[in-house]
Amino acid sequence: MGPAIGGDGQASARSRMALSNVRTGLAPDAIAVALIENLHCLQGKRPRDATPNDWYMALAYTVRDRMMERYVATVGSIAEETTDVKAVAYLSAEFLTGPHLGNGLISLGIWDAVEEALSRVGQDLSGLLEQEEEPGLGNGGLGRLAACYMDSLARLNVPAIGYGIRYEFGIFDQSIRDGWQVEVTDKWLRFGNPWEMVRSEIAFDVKFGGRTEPYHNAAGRYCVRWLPEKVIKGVAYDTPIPGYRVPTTNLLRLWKAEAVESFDFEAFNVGDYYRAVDEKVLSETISKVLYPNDEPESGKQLRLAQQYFFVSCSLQDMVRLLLMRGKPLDELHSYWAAQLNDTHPSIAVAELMRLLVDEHAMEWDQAWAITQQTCAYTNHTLLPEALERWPLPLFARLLPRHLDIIYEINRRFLDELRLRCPNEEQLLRRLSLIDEAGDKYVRMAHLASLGSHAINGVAVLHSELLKRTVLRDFHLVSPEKFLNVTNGVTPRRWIALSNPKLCTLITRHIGDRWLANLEDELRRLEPLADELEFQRDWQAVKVDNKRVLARLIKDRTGVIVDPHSLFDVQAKRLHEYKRQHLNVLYLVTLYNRLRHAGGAVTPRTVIFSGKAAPAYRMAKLIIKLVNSVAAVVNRDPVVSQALKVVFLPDFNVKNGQRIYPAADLSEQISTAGKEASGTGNMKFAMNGAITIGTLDGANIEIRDAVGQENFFLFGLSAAEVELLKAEGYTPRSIYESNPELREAIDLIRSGFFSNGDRELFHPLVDSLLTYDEYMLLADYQAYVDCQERVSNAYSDPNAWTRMSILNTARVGHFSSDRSIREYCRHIWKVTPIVSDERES
Ligand code: 26Q
Repeated sequence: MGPAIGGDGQASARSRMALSNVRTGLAPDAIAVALIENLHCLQGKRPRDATPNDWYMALAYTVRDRMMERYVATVGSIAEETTDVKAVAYLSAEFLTGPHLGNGLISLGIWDAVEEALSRVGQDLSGLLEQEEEPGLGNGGLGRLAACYMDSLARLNVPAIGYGIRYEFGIFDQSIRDGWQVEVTDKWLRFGNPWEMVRSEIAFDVKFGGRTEPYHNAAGRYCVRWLPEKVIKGVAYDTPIPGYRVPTTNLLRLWKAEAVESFDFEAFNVGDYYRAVDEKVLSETISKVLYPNDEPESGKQLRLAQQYFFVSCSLQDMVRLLLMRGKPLDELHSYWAAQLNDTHPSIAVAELMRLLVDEHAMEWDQAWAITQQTCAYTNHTLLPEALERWPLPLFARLLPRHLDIIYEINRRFLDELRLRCPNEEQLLRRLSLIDEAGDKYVRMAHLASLGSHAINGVAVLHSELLKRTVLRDFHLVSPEKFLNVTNGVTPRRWIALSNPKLCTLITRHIGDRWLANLEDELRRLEPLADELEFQRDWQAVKVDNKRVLARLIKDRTGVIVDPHSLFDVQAKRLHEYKRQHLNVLYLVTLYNRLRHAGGAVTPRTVIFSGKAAPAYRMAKLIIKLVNSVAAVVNRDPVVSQALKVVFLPDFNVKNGQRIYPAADLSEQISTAGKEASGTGNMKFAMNGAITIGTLDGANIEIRDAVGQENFFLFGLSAAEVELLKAEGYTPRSIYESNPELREAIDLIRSGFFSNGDRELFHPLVDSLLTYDEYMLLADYQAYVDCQERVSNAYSDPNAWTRMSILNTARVGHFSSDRSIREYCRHIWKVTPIVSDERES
């Protein structure tokens, strides 16, 4: 299949609509006129009165205008009777898109023209790019993955809608006070959002609470009616997602919660104005704020309400679009592929059943077949504590009809299994959608697995472990559902936009097709890895990027760092399994060595960046530890010659775009078997950083791709971690037998980094010595030794640069275009169009 849009379609659309050149023209002249007109008509300003934000808004609308023809054509292919394409619905509670402006310019190919137009009106593009407040509608990896996938879907001309929530407040802004994380509300909508279009006419009612009631319809069929306690309205807000130099522009459709009008009127009519307003406020809380935890907290009713809210709106919208196209409901799975981004949207399985059976009077068996063929589930975690489950009483209160439906799905599933595997009551209990071991829970991963035709992990190791651990029993009964799709990231944002100098250098040598075809084209850099002149140019780009980051570090933290030192970076969410504190143990060791011995070393700047979940005390304590060690190291006149430590606050997409291009060394040091994939590891490698890492997640595949000689490997494998756990792991014996480790831990414990306070880091030290769940001590010596190899390697700039070039040249596989092609082929059964004649 393929969308029925192309160059011709656009030309005729243009003649039909007769859009003016001011709205569509791509030359600097037209863009300059558009800027002034938008400033006048939309901002109500003359150039001389305009603020930087006015100019940003005028530019954003100018760019958005230039997306609209393609957008209208693509939306038409999902909504009009004349087309037969299958579209993808990517259901995700998070979309961490990052700023839209720069990305739009790259996709449309109008970067230079806009720069030129702006200079004619006395403005500067880089300043306006800075103005954009990024939509922080995600926590980290999972939300950013959804954004990369939306970029690639559009690039590959696959019609798609990303469905999610328009949080009024996204992930908090992080500031650091006295070394501690402080959370600041993210008011991203404060100055308006020029990229979204509110679709007041696209709105759906969503029911909550109340009770259910059986009845027989006119035809005598047994039916169930849901009498809700409350109804809330979801309104669509659409953001165009332009594909890189192709005719497709998809959309991100985010739902905002509002009160249904009838509620206001009812209360208002009886004179209770305040109650009406209260209702409104209460309704709107559903899409108010993103939960800032990347792990479920049991019992948060509002979170379940958010999930159901956006899933219900999205499925109702998909049905609406199908019927608009004149297709029968029993062909839903032929026209829609719904991807569940983790279990957060997994209530979709029950909701689709409800829509088909209750609202559209379909027979159960047919509805179930359609549901399974429509849905597919991506798992992102192996940590048992991160598996989503909802207490049964809470679930019953909020979604009584869905609980009925889940019971019925479960009953049929277990009955069928009983026939297939008699005398396996234990197995059945483990597979059940309901956990009845103690307090009862609904197991969302089971609901998602059962209701889907495909289940995938996000890296080879992760997919293998899934089959052996958290979804073992599902694999036993339905092995054919399981597959792996290793994550990927979009090279448009993570190379072209964030690292323009590298982009130019690469293009100068291998032409400009690589951004659209990373897998085949980027490896053409390989032969250049040994050329001295190319190495010099490569180094110059890296040092430039390091200077930019050094300035940012100076602005944000006051610390001055040397762009010629080794930039050693760990940027990701704070989590014990990611082991930022293993990095700190090495730093303290290095500090001790430098104090005692001095001597020649490779100067390093060690940079940390990342947010901690507000309630995750240990993660916040690790931030405090980093900052405490940084303060001591940076003020030591001798040590600071060779070592600087920085915590760069507020890691987000914008800051990431500055960090990845400036890194020499990428820290990917999670306990093997814990990081599902990682995607930062890919962004670093694409930008020529060399990885120091464990055999975890996608690190394994990255190492295979770049060659083991271009990767710093250390530590236990997942199997060894398991074995050691099983044998009985005693961290204290490692502490006692390793003098350097002991010295580092004792120094932290002594209050040396905390003004004599011996209590401050006690919880951290105590957890390492008594339990050490993530086995830092087991990997400590291997890590320290490996860092020595890194330092030695860095002291040979040409050899290092060669490794750096080969890293970039060989990571084309980790483009999200490759991932999306795999989803299309193996899960969604849609055929992306990749032929170049479709490029415009
Ligand atoms: C669930 C229920 C209630 C509240 C919050 C949540 C919640 C929210 C976010 C649970 C998990 C997340 C985010 C998870 C995440 O980002 N996982 C990462 O996904 C990446 C993309 O696949 C992987 O590369 C990372 O390895 C994985 O940790």
